[in-house]
Amino acid sequence: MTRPMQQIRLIGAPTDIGASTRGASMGPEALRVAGLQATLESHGLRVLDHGNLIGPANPWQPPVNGYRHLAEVAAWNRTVHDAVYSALTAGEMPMLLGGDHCLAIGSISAVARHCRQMGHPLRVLWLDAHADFNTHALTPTGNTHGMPVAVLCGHGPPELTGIGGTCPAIQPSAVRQIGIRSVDEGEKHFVRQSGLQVFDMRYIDEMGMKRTMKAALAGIDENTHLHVSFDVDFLDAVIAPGVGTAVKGGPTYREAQLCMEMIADTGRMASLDVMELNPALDVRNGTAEVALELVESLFGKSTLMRR
Ligand code: EXY
Ligand code: MN
Ligand code: MN
Ligand code: MN
Repeated sequence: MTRPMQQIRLIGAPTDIGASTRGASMGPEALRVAGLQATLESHGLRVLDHGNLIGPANPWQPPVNGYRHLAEVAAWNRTVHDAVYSALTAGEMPMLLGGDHCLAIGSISAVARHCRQMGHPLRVLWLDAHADFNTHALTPTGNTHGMPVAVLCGHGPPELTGIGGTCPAIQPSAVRQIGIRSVDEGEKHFVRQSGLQVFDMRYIDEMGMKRTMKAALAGIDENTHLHVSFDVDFLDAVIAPGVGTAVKGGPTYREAQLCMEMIADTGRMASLDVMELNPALDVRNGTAEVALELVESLFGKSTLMRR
């Protein structure tokens, strides 16, 4: 790493409140055990671990009106919002360690608020097997980790859509979804209707990861705040079994590395979520280790070999 680097602030959010498979609550610790801080520091990055946020326990209840645990989901997301916003205000780069992906509501609401204040255009890269664009009316499960993109675009209950102070927090035009291969029927129509730009696995198969990332990163400039929301189930289930909703047919190890390397090349990544890691389903913490290797590339590890 040759550029002067912003301090990275690790924020653990140990909950699986938005999922129906338990275990993502152990994700932050699995990343720490894999050596997250020391590994990033070994590349010359400055990293401060702020420890774990605290929030309500998982009451393990069925959905009510299309939402499971809405009050607890809102409480966790308010806490995540405040932590991410405070990192950005301090001039640090927040890295949210999930936790399930519903927490991206709080994280990206904070990023969007920061961007409005600074006058920075925002680009969100949503790396995921899933579109996460369900609503209470469309969801087959009531799990809010299947809803964060819709909520951020203003479709959801006010206790979630209003967390960053402005609803909608973001426009669909700010989002690029990459790696998508599991979308529910009603959700699919809503994605199309909303005009989200989706680079699904069919697109990646046909165009390759290089052209996919060129298209997904097109139009960003030196003012752009690039937020990466990395759902670990983005990866093919063969290399990343330790997630609650694994889907086969995802990017290979090398495709995922290229994706991360091309993001690093922009030099614009300013905030990051690493979500859905589930150690209860993992084998010898291998998925955490793969996730960490990809995070290293997001911070430019492989550019060293090109100089
Ligand atoms: N679409 C399904 C649902 O809404 O329940 C599955 C969502 C899984 C979401 C994971 C985290 O990305
Ligand atoms: Mn997701
Ligand atoms: Mn997913
Ligand atoms: Mn910024």
